[in-house]
Amino acid sequence: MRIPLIAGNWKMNNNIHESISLVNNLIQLSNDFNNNVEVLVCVPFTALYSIRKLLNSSNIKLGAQNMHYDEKGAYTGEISPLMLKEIGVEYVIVGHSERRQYFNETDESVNKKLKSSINFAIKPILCIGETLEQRERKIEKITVENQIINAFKDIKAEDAVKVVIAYEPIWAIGTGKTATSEEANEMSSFIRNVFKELYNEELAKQVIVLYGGSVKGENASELMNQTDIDGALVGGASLSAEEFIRIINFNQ
Ligand code: G2H
Repeated sequence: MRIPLIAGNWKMNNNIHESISLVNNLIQLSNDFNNNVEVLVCVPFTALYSIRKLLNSSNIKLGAQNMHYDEKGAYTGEISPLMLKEIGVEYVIVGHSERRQYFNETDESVNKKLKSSINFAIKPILCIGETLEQRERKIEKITVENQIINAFKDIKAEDAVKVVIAYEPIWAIGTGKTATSEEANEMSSFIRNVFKELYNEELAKQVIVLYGGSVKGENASELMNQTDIDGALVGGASLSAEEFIRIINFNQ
């Protein structure tokens, strides 16, 4: 049974005060949460510690938006998996397209981060997805397939199943353009096929596949009710407690 996951990715938004206020709003409204959905907020590093303390009395999970793959060392400005573990972070986003685009994240570093997060028992959310140009050239599937093959290099099936996949077509991120539910579902089912080829059918059925890219209250239900989509990675709309809860309660 795949439990749906609704994950907020706040990106570089909210100072500590704003983060506390948003999470307090979410906690207050959490009695109305859809019971069968796991809820996660991936907050900026600076807010992780304060938010961890707030979330201890709730069912909402805590995630980071990135991490380094080594546990410590001379990497000025980086945050290690051990540092995230110390705070009690449960999830980490790996290879978000904004990191690939602006911070030189490569398939190789994504693979290292994936292995490291598994090693430190922090659940990775691996982001994959094609650009508009790749979709127009009809190479979106091979692009996504290669991203998966490279990200999972030397990762065994028993570890691969712990990874959450977020399919985020780059042309739909923060643009207001959402992939149609059919497009998103077709790619999600293709992603399962890649896992079947790479590992086995059982794993392909078990892996959690999220959709990301301009998800909001009004389109959540249609996307989430597709056969191969198990939840959402939500950017802009996760910055409002009311809108985020509309997405969490997509089936009400
Ligand atoms: C895609 C998504 C969250 P948004 O980046 O990962 O952001 O919902 O703002 O398109």
